[in-house]
Amino acid sequence: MISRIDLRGKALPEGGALRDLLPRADFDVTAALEKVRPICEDVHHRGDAALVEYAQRFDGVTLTEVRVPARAIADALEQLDPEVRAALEESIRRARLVHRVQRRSTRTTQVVPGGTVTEKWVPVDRVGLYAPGGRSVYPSSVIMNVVPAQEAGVPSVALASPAQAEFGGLPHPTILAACALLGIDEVYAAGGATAVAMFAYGTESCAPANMVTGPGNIWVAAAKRYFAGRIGIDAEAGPTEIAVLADDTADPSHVAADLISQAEHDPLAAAVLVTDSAALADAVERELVPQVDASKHRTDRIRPALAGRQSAIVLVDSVADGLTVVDAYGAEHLEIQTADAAAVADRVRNAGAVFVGAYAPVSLGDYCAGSNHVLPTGGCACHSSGLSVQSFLRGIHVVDYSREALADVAHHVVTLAEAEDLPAHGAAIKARFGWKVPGK
Ligand code: HSO
Ligand code: ZN
Repeated sequence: MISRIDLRGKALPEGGALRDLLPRADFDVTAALEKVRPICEDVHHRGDAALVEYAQRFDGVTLTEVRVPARAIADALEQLDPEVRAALEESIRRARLVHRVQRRSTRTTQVVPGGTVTEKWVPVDRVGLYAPGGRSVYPSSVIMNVVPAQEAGVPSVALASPAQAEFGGLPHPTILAACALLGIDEVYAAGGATAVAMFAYGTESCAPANMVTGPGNIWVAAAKRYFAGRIGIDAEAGPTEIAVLADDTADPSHVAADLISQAEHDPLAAAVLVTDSAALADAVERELVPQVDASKHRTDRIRPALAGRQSAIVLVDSVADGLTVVDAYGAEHLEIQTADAAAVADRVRNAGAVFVGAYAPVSLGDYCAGSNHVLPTGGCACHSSGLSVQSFLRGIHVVDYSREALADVAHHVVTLAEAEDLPAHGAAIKARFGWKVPGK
C-alpha cells in the first residue's frame, strides 16, 4: 500500500541529493499556464460576460448575476446546522487569537540626531479570496484566509467560489455561511482561473483586487503564476503533505490515522513516515489496511495517495537522522511523535507547521488549533511561511532627515554616487548645499 525507502546503515547524502531521494508529487504548473492564459485574457476583455460563459461551460450553471445577493448569504447562515455553526465559530475565535498578535506596530529608529527611519505597516487595500468548490468545499479554508486579512486590517475583502448547479447556481451554502460568520458580504460565483482573473483585472461587477489568496487546483495555481507581479499572491498551493517523524514510542494507530487524514484530500496528497523503528514501520503498515478500508467514503483518493510515488515510509538510523530527512523534505505539515517531542520539534528548521506529540494531529490544525492551515507545499517550506497577518501587510520605510542630519552624511552619499558612476545622485545632495558637499 505504501513504498519504503531504506536509508539505514549509510551516511545521509547532503542537502539537494538527500531531497532527491525523498518522494514528491509531480505538480506541473508551467504546463497548465498555457491553458489558463486565454481564459484569463478572455475575462480581461469581456468581463462578466466571460464569467457567465465559463460558469455555463465548467460548472453547468446559467448565472443571472456574478455577485451573490446578500439575501442568499443570510439564508445560508440561517440554514446552517447549529453544530457546524458552533464549530466554525470556535475555529474563528481561536484563529483570531493567534493572528491578532501577529499585527505589527510602527517602529521609528533614530539613526542620527535629526534623522529617523520609520517602518509603518500598511494593509493592502483590497484582497480577493478564492474558495474551491466541487470536491473540496472547505469553509475552514475561508476562515484561514479571511481571518489574517481582517486582523491585518485589510479594508476590502471579497470572496469567490464556483457556482454550484445543485445549489441553484450559488456557491456552496457552507461557504456562504462561513462568509456570513466572518462578516464578508461581497461574494462572487466564479471558479478556478476565471475567479483569479476577475480579481486581477476587475469586471463590471467586481472591482480589481491588489492581492489574491486561497487554495485551489492546478488551474488556480497556474492563474496565480500568470498574474504574479501584477497582483500579490500567496503561495501556489500544491497537493497537501503530511510527514510524521516518529520513534518506537509512537502509537501506530495514531500515525496511520494521521497519514490517512491528509491522503484523504487528493490522489496526489503525500503521506510520509520517517522513523528509526522498523517495528513501528511494520505496525503502521498493518494499521493502514483496516483504517483505509474503514474510510470507505474517500478510498478513491486515499489509496492512490498512499500508493503514489509521493508517499513512503522512510527508515533511518536515528531520530537525529530523521530530523535531517524531514528538514530536507520541508513538509507542509510535520508531526513529531517521538519521546521528548517538544525538544525534537525545537530542532526542526523546515516545515510549514509543526505538530508536537501525541495530541496535536494535523486535523486539529486544519480546523481548530488556532494556527493557519494555508501552508507552503512542495518543499517551499524551506524558504516560505504559511499565510499570516504579515502576508497582507506592506512595510513602508518613511525617511525623515533634517538639513543638519543630511549635511552630516552628505560626503558619504556623494562618494558612493561617484563610486557607482551616478553623478546625478550626488548632485541631488549638492543642490541642497549651494552645489557644494558639506565637509568635503
Ligand atoms: N489540510 C489542508 C487544509 C484542510 N483540511 C481543509 C481540511 N480542510 C491543507 O493544509
Ligand atoms: Zn486537511
